[in-house]
Amino acid sequence: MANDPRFPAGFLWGAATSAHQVEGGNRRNDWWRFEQRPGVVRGGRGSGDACGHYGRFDADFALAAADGHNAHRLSLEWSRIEPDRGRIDACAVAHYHDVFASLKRHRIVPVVTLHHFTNPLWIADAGGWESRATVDRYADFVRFCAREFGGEVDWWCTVNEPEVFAFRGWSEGIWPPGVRDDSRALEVIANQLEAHGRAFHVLHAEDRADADGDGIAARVGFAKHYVQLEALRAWHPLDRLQALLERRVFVEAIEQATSEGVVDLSIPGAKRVKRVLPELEGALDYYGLNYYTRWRVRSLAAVPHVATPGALLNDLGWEVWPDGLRRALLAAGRFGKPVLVTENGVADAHDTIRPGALLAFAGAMHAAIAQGVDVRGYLHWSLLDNFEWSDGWHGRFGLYAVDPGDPALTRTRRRSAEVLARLARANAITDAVREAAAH
Ligand code: IFM
Repeated sequence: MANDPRFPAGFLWGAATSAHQVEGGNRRNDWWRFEQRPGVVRGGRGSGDACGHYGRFDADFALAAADGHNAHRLSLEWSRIEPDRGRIDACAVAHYHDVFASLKRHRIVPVVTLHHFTNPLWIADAGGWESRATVDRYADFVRFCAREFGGEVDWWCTVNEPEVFAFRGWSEGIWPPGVRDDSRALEVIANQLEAHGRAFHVLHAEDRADADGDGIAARVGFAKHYVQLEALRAWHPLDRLQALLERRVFVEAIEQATSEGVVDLSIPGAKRVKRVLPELEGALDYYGLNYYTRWRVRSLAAVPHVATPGALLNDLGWEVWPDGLRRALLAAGRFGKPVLVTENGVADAHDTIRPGALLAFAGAMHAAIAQGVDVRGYLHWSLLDNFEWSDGWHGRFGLYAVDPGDPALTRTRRRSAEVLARLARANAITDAVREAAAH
C-alpha cells in the first residue's frame, strides 16, 4: 500500500454540507433567531438565502457528480420536517425525498446527519439540549427519519461535533443559546451523547432497507471534531497539564462514552457529569472524523489557544497541519471501527492554500491507511462557500465559490475542485492530481 498510490476500492469521495449553512430560509430554528441579535455574526450578514441550495440542490449535485464525487454528506433540517412538536411538514418531507432521488440519479451515496447544530424553535424554547426531554424528542425525530428515508439512506450520522456545539453555545456563549456556564455545557455534551446512543439503536431497529445493495441497511456513527491540542511550551508543566485536561474532555471522554458506555466529563471549576449508559457501549459502526487543525494551549492566558508560531494559517487563523489528519486517523483507528472523514477543509477565499493542502491531506490519509487504519472515505468541507456560523461569511470553505451578495448566487469553480475531482476519478494520488495542486 505504501508504494501503491491507490485508495481502497469503493472509497467514498465527496463533499459535506449542513442544511442551515447552505439551504437558505431556515427561519424556524434557533440559529435564525440568534442571527437577528446585533453583533453575534461577524460582518453582520446572517444565513439569509445562504447558497439557495434548497432550490438548487439538483444543479449542485450535478457539479459534484461531474467532479467525480460518489458520496455527499448533508443534514436533514429538523425545523423544516417538524416545525411544531408532532406536526410533520409533508412538503419538507417530499423535498428531502427529491434530494435523495437526485443524489441517486447522480450516483452519489448520501451520508445523512440528523443533528447539525440547529434546533427547531419549539425544542429551543422547551429547554433545548440542557433538558433530557430533548433526547426523547430527538429520538422520535430519528425514528421518523429512519422509517421515512431508510430506503434511501444507509449512512447515518447522529450528531455533529457534540463538544463544539456545547462549548460554543453554553461555555463561550457565542452560539445559541448564548450561555456562559461550563457546568451547563457538560450537561449538554452528556445529553448529546445519550441522544447518539438512543439514535444508534433506533436507526438499527427502524431502518431495515438496504439502500445501496451492499447487504447493510444502516451504518451509524457520529461526527467528532478531532482537534489536535498540544502545549505551546513543551517544557511548561502548566501548559502540558491544560492541554491534557482539554484533550481529556474534548476528545477522550467522547470516545470513552461510545467504547465503554460511560459518560464522564469534568473540567476545573465545573460540576462533573457522570452517567453510565449501557446503550452507548459499542454504539458506533464507524467513527466520523472532522479534522481541521491543531491548537497550541497556553496556561494562565486570556487567549488560551494560539496557532503554532510561524505555521501556515487559513483565513480564520487556523494552522494548516496535514500530518494532524494522519495522527487523528491513527488515534480514531484504535477503536477497531472503520473511519470516515466526515469533514476536512481549509477556509481560503483565494484558493491559494487549499489545492496544495488537499493533496497533503490526501497523502496523510493514504499514509494512515498504509499504517492499517480502515478509512472508508473523504468528505471535503465544503462543496460551496457557506454560512460559517458566528464567523458569518468570513470563512470560505467551498470547492465552489459563492458570494452571498450576488443575487444570482453563482457557483464559481475553484482549482481545488479540480484537485478533488482528479483524486476521486483516479481513486489514487496520481501525477495529474499533483499537477492540479501545483498550478
Ligand atoms: O462549518 C463548520 C461545520 O458546520 C462543522 N465543522 C466545522 C466547519 C468549519 O468550521
